[in-house]
Amino acid sequence: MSTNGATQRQWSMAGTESSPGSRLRALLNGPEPAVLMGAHDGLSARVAAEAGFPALWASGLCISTALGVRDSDEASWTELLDMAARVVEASGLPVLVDGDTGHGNFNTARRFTARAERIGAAGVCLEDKLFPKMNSFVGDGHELAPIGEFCGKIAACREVLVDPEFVVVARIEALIAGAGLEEALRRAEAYRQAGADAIFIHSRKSTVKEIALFAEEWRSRLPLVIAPTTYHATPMKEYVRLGISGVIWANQSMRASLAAMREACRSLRRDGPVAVEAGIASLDELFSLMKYQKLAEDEKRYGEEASGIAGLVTAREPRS
Ligand code: SPV
Ligand code: MG
Repeated sequence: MSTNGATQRQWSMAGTESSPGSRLRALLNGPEPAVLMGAHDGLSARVAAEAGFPALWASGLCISTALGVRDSDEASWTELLDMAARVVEASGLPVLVDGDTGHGNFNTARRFTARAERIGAAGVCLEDKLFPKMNSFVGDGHELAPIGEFCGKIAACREVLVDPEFVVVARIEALIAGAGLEEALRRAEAYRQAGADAIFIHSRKSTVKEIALFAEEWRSRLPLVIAPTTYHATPMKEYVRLGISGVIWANQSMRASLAAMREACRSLRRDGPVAVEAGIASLDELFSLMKYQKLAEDEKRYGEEASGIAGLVTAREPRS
């Protein structure tokens, strides 16, 4: 039986109303793993939506990068959520917001979560490290939060939600910290009991092996989400076999834009504007993505000239 089949029964499905949370749940319960594309601002959100991704990941690493700071709690949580709000608004898609450690204790975590729900996100993902955290791919000093403390954070976040369908994902950093498979499983079970809706098991190995071992032991107790940044060469059918519910392409869009901006800046400085023109988006492409044409149509519909109302209105009520 697939994970998605198993989890379908565990989760109450959305009724006729489809909140962002229920849309994300439906995707995670689908027959294939849901693919969440990383986004870091309104533009990257629109580009991902245009490419057809069904859901987005508001990446802490990429939003921090877009803000010009490091993914080590250098941006404040309100700065991160302001950008996540742009991602939500620009895409219209269900967005899972990277909540890092919850930016402190249970209280900051639940305030962050409540605000994430208010900006229209579909869920938050909290990771079991200590504040201030460091990006999981940097260095070896990844200290794990005590299990009880992190369970308290999850429970506190669940309790502030207005929409019970809003998704709270618990992210396990035990494999990143080198604490081993048993510790990762122990934590996942504790977070499940504390009220998490899904488990994000993170790995920075170049193969899927440790994720596979985890998934085989976990046996679909809750949906599993992964971010195969380093083991990206794994075929999707392996994730299907392992019963993975969500695959996050966390940072490819940001890395693509970094490479493209760098190339354009260097080439323009070195060789002049003619050299770059063929390789960059045209203004027409930009205007089309941002729907400038629709604005012109709306101007015809709602603009002063169009309404025609002013000319018809007299100062007094017409006499009958
Ligand atoms: C992020 O995108 O900010 C993440 C995923 O947390 S990773 O950078 O892969 O840890
Ligand atoms: Mg992050």
